[in-house]
Amino acid sequence: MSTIKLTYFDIDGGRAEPTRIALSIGGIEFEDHRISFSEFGQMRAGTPFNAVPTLEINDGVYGQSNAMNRYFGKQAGLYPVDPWQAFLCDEVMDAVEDVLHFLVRTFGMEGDELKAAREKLVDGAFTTYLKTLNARLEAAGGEYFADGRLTVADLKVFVWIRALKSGFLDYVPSDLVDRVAPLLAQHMERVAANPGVAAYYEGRGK
Ligand SMILES: N[C@@H](CCC(=O)N[C@@H](CS)C(=O)NCC(=O)O)C(=O)O
Repeated sequence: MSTIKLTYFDIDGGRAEPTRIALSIGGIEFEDHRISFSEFGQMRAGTPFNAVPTLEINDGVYGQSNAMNRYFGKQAGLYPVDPWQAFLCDEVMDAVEDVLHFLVRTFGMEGDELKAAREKLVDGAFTTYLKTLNARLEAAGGEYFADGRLTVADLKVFVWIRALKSGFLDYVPSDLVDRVAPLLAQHMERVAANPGVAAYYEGRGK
């Protein structure tokens, strides 16, 4: 088996976090290479898509977090075999990926510009995506997004919802999820309590 090196910012969240959790649940050994923002500045141009996370495996360097989620999700028993359930899992992961792009565009902003951009997001894309994901979860039975069990879709949503509820994102009310998408708030608690997820964070000392 080739060695696995996953490179991302030194935060317990963001785009690499679902992959880290999936690798941990699958008992798949990997190098959790955590970098600072200034280190990213130095390595950015050398990455496949000028972005992180990157995955070094099989003598190559690769990007795209959802591809990583699928690849390791399959190995960790966190990705549906059934094509329709896999579609439901993918739709959710790609939706979160969309919304992360909207959010990241606001990261360089300050003051009134940041306030206006975040308020527009909260009333617009965030509300739309939260409501639709809440409806998807309800349609799937209310507990998990696909296959009636934990999949990488649940991990992807969990990480985003935890960020929204953290209060760390200026002008994003920490009760937004509870008001707009209550099932997603419950889902976050459910995923956090999953023994594999809890073990990962215990291992991180969280
Ligand atoms: N679709 C890509 C997006 C990757 C991405 O935009 N990553 C951000 C960090 S979370 C980044 O490296 N941005 C740097 C830049 O755009 O300069 C993925 O899912 O991996």
